[in-house]
Amino acid sequence: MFFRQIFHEASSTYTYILADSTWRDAVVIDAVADHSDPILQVLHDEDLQLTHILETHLHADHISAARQLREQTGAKVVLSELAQADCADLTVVDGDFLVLGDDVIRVLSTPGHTPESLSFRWYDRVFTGDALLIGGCGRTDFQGGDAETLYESITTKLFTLPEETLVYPGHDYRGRWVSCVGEEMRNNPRLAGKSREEFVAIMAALDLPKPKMMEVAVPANRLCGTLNGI
Ligand SMILES: N[C@@H](CCC(=O)N[C@@H](CS)C(=O)NCC(=O)O)C(=O)O
Ligand SMILES: [Fe+2]
Repeated sequence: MFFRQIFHEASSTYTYILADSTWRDAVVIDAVADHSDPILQVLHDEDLQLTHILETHLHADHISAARQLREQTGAKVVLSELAQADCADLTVVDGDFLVLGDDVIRVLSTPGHTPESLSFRWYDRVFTGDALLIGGCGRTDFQGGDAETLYESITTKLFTLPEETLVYPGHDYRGRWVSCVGEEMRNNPRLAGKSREEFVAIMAALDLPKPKMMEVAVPANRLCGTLNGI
């Protein structure tokens, strides 16, 4: 097993590289365009072959490296069927799995932040995108977001995983890298002991500014990000 977590400062995004040490196959989750070279360097240094480029959702705050990495490696870009993005090489739905060496990555549909949001389960960990963040969750006020749907996703899809499952989020804005399901169930201020109605009220009151990159990032990411700015 090979695992690497990379932080993109400008958007507070986490990218993950997962690989099977025997077969040397790798996948990347939520690669950021600015980081395509460092990601390719890791693959080269570790002698890994990228097979799939996974997106948890269509990002609003940064441009994806998916197109660049596909050009460089021939790996397949994977998105939810609900993204309706023609650029995807492979679309997935809840319950699908992707083979990675001797093991699989399981696809969980976790809508609410956006309709096409996915989480990915691999070994003892879950990559939650912006469905569940450490001590928080993705906003639900744009891109088809819906707080009731997010509550359902978190409580039925993520909080039903074993408590020790490690939670690797799509972002963190306060320097935290990893959590676990039990910790989020007990301590996440938006969810611990909160009813669906209380959660919906919390989300409705957030009043966050729109992401700075939104107007550029969403159309670009529908095309799997841009290649060299084109
Ligand atoms: N200030 C950031 C905001 C980014 C943002 O809104 N991120 C989304 C994820 S795409 C979110 O759900 N954030 C949750 C939060 O800020 O609590 C920017 O301009 O990029
Ligand atoms: Fe997001």
